[in-house]
Amino acid sequence: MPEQRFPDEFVWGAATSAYQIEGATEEDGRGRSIWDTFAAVPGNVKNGDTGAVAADHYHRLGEDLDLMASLGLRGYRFSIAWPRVQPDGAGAVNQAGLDFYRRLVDGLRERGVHPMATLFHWDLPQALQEAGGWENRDTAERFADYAAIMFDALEVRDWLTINEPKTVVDCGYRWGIHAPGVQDEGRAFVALHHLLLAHGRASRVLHEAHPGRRIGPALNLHPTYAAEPFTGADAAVWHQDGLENRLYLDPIFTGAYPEDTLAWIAERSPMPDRILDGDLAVISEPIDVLGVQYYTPHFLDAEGNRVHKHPTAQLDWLEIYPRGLYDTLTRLKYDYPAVPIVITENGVPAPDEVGPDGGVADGERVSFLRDHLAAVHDALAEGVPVEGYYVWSLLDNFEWAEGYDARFGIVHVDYATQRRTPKSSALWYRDLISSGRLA
Ligand code: GBH
Repeated sequence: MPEQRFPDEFVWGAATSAYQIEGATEEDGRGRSIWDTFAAVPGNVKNGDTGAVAADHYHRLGEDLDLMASLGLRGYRFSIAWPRVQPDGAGAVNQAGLDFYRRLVDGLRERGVHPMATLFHWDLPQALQEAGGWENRDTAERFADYAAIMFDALEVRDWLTINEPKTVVDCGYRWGIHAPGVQDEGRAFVALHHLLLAHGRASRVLHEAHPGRRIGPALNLHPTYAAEPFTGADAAVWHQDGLENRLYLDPIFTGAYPEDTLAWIAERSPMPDRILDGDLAVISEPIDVLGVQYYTPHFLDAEGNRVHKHPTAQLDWLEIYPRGLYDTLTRLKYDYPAVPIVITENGVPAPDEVGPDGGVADGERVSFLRDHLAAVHDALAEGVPVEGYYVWSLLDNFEWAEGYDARFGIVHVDYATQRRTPKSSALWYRDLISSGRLA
């Protein structure tokens, strides 16, 4: 195989999110979030786990910054806990919350690590949920206010608005397996419109107040395929592509919801009536960067049911298919206007084996990352403007409804002692960063 060399300026990063690693949910004036509420209900999260302590990152900031530096990371993607900054989601700012993220950003800069800040990774202030959450249009305005506070507070060039609006819509509102635990398609797509509105409003605020900075959404994209050719699955595949991908990409890039998907939504949701004049102009505020999160494809049988064609990871929703990342990236190039792309998440849960020497072997993760990065390299060769790659995740963490059993980190966390141990994947990644090429 020819040498797979990445550009010198390629940003090699790792990603986390606030509720999944910080802990300290009741400290320094942090308000309650919908994930505190959701996780407190027995049965919602495996083993009754919550984010109350998590990886205790809030108290171990210095150590974690040094860890990033020791791996040679060039980029770090983190999220800001809205309820740390505005405990009630509106009005008064909690200075201690701002200070934490200022220390984080300063610490990254001192170590030469590029910060990428996500404004919303699912931990909505509980007070806003009580006022209707994302079903309430006003939440998009509250989000724009919060975004303005953060843009002024942090010296950060690159911003992401909403992490995976699709997961909020599907898991949070259609299936009820994530906070706020709603199971109602009608309400789900109303929430979707307001999430996209929030994205657009915040993007405009940044452009007006801080020209030269960049902003975009972080979308989880799932390429859809017929499991077998000539089975008549094509219509089902296109419909699924609408729900997985076009429903998010089209309004942001073209200023229109995909007609077929919108017609399907109209049969089950009042959402189309909630689209007011001018909304799509806000939603299609030009983006400066597109965050792409890739985990798994969807293969469909003739009836449109999802089937697995390839081995799955420890969590069975994750069918391992690196080619799907190449297909996703090239599809963006051919179907949508060109913008710089950053892979803001890609990763896999893998069993760890702790060796006699205390080392943590995660060979499955090394193979997964190598194969997906080869797909990124192929996409670069095809002219797709991929600027960087952030592995999910830096640390083992609170995997939402799966709790702490599923470990996505390249660094092992022993939750009893909070000891961090780089796994073999972290050491492999460190070497890749320093050589800039896949061996
Ligand atoms: C991302 O979600 C998140 O951004 C991140 O916080 C998370 O830790 C990471 O990926 C790993 O999961 O009922 O089939 O939908 C990825 C989207 C949504 C995929 C929840 C798994 C649950 C199983 N995830 N979904 S399913």
